[in-house]
Amino acid sequence: MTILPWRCVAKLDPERYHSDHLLQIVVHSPFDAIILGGTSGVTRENATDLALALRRRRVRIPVWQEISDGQAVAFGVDGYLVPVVLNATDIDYLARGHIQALRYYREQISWNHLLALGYIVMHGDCAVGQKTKAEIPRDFYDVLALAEYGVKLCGLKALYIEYSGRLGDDDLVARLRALLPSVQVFYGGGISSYDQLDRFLSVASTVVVGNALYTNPYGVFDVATPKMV
Ligand code: 1GP
Repeated sequence: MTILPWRCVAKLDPERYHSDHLLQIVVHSPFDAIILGGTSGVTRENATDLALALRRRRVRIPVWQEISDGQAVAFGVDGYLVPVVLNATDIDYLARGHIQALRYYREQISWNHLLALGYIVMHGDCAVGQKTKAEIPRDFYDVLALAEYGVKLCGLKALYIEYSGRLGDDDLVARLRALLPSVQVFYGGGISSYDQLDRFLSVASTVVVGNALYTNPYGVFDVATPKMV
């Protein structure tokens, strides 16, 4: 069962600069949703500013924030994704930060607009791997154990296979999804062309495009370019 009906998602980092041109491309490309998220430097102000900048450009798809800091929750978004980093060895990113946030914000939380993501960080050369001190899976069975811990023991409904900055293993994603067919499996990492997007769309429930939007915004959806004038 898919929890959020998104196949292809743009991830924008509130800490980065967004030109009008880039926002127009994102708003007019055939993404199903936009996630606002970054590992560091996200504040309530810059995330809210980015949400409002998208609204001003009449974005017609959902805009959700992926919360990386309980102090930096944006206004003006449609919902919130909450990463639970299953292979974090820093307990703050597995549980402690979430519990502290619930202690202070529980009465303000709209549970119908919130989805917890069981993150599995797949390599250590990325900000999220370093920040959370992630213990990197050695093989598919490490990934499966993390996924089953999240899904079967903790009841998570969505997983995020995070290869940030690096193109991942589509066969691993396919094997995982085949064993956990009721889970929404997000894939993110290194997508910079339509062919790569297409390949991962065939194995993941939802594919996230991040950095390529900043470096080569027409690369992924070159087919959409004519619509963007
Ligand atoms: C990062 O998974 C996303 O959290 C997207 O990764 O920036 O490598 O596309 P890229």
